[in-house]
Amino acid sequence: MLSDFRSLLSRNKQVNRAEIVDQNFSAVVRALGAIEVPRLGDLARPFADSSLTAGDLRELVESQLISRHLDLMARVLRLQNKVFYTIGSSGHEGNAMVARAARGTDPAFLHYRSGGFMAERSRKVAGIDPVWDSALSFAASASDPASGGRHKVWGSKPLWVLPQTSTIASHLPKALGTALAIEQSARIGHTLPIPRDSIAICSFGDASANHSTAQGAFNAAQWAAHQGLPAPVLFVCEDNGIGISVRTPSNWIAQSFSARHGLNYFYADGLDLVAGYDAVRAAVDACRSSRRPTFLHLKTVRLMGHAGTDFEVEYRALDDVLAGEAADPLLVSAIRAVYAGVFSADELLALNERLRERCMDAANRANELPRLNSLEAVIAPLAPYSPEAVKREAERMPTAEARAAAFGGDKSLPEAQPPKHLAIQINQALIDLLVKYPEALIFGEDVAQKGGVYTISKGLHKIFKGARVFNTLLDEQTILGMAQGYANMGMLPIPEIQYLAYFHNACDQIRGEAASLQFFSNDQYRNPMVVRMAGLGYQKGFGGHFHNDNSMTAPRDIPGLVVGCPSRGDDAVGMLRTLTALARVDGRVSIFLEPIALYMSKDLYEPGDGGWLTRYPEAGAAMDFLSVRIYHPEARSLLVISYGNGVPMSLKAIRTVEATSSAKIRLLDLRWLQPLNRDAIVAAARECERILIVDEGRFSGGPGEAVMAALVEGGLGGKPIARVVGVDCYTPLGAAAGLVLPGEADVVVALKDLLAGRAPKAN
Ligand SMILES: Cc1ncc(C[n+]2csc(CCOP(=O)(O)OP(=O)(O)O)c2C)c(N)n1
Ligand SMILES: [Mg+2]
Repeated sequence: MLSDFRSLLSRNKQVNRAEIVDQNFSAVVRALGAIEVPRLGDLARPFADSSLTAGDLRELVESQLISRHLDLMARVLRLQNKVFYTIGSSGHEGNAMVARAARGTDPAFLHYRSGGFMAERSRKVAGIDPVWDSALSFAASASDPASGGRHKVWGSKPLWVLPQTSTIASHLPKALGTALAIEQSARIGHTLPIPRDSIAICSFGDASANHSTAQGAFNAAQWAAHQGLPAPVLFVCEDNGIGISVRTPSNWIAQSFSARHGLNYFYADGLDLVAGYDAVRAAVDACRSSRRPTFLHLKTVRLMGHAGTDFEVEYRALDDVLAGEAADPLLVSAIRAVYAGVFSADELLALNERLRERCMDAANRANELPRLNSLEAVIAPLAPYSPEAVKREAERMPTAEARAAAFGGDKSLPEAQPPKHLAIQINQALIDLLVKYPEALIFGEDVAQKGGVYTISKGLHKIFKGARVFNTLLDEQTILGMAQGYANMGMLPIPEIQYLAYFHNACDQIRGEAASLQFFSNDQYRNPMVVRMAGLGYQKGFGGHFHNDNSMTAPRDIPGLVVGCPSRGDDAVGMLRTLTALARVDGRVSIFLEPIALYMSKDLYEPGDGGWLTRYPEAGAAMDFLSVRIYHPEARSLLVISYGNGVPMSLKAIRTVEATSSAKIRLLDLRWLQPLNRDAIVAAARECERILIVDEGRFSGGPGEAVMAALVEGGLGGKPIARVVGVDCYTPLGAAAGLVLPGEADVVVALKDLLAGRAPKAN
């Protein structure tokens, strides 16, 4: 047979490997036609050294063939523009064994070569047709049950397959987080949506196993296991020996993973159902019973190139390609099934043709159905918002008794206290939220006993104990992955990222993963969370760029994400109530950006004036989502638009300027940086003669750019508008920081210039 392939290839370099693979199967099954074996009943165990029954084998082979024909269909119909995705599962169909060995309620986060897994898992829930569901997904049909036509993802609500994005390895942290959440639920008395002894499954390729995100998840799982913390996650590495065009060094996966502390390693032959099935079952069962992180090394082969557009003969030796095709797991399955009397060759050939037709027919029918054809439809699940319900939820308070117990008596309730500064009020708001939401968790680096580096969560660990307020290992990707896992299991995570600067090295866990889940699952899955981050500049004590990072560009650019930034304590409390309500009601993901330099600010104009202390909002008082705060609403000479540190800074500058002029200056505190309340900005600006944006962020990408756009697009471009903004530079240590960050004096000068009709000096 090999020589036939060779001659075929020499005739045509571009020979279609999918056709060859397809023909191989029929040829092998036809060749098996001469074999006469008595037919076995489903319960028979045809193989002495395997627990696989004839029934297991029959269904697994069918699942494998469904997967194969979905691939073949995609190759054909892509050319006709009927489907839009050709990364296939061919050679990986052995992953159907993982689905068979696991339960339909074990949450799964899958590799893109999971056609076999999906077909097999579909058997676990009545009424699911994997061919039709996949056809809708391949066709990007609006009725695609996974993503509503937004992406070709392996995902299903009834099958507990949470949709994955194309970013390899990015799903491992949340798979681990889900495993930890399954265990955490019992500790906090939370009812899980799935059985208590579930495991979290995630699969990925051999090249992806090297990604730092994957390595971080392995390490975090091992870190948990090392301390005896249960973490029932099954890492399935589908090892086909190559990643696009780069070979994985021989034996790399086995050598690298077989002896890791805290990680149980299993190997299974994914090319042969008979040889592999018991090993796969052993891995799944061990993970479930031991509750320990388990690594299943599943041998696979990649057939038909990386994707439909990939001519692998251009970078891969022909012998390699041919050897892969000879190891096709479906050939092995056919031989096993026919020899065991599970199918006759004729039955298998007929099944093969039936499935071919079924896949083609389904795809052609799916192509007739409507696709997403309006922006409204595309965007619908991205950022759901139910204003009334959110307001009601934000106003809902825990019982007075529960609050009194947490705060240490009625007299200690925060609203009974004199005005306080930001740090205390965030702390008290968090106590209130932990009382209100028994499923809420606070976690991050140093947040427990120490209460975080700024002691914002101090005391919470004592009140709510370690199951609800706990330290994590030092890895922001893991922290945000854990948050997604807890949210997947119905909890309300409030993770802390120690500094805004360190969000950036884990940004994809929000950008690519958490914030995209509602979109790519057509709002069937939600992972609500409120991520607290300390950030922004002007710190007196702890200097330098990384503790004064003022870049909000990355979070502001994440579709659907909410970013709130309070400048004072009462606003922080209201905002946290609203953000948690948004999370609970609409599943939203948000960042609560805490200005470090204002944590302890007590005074506004003079030392001792207590001008930046605020009263804790009354129980039941909520802040409307996106509402701004206006200072000096009657003033009309000039409008300052700012947020965070810029608010008290501008108030001081305004007082200085007003002292020597008749101008009356209004100030608008944005409070919400994403989305911006463009209407409120424009309305206030309409009433004032000139506008100054005070943006502590950077010249390029700071929120001020978006405010400027809102003003111009709101028809206010004709008014004098200027910006006081940070420089495109990292923040230096010590007093030199003032050269980069805007200061009060800069605001005074800009205000005077604007009032005098001079163009303020640009940065
Ligand atoms: C973070 C990231 N980097 C790069 C890519 C582009 N990419 C897609 S698949 C792939 C190779 C993955 O190989 P492997 O993990 O072995 O899986 P296989 O395709 O072989 O099953 C690459 C580099 C990506 N999707 N995500
Ligand atoms: Mg690979």
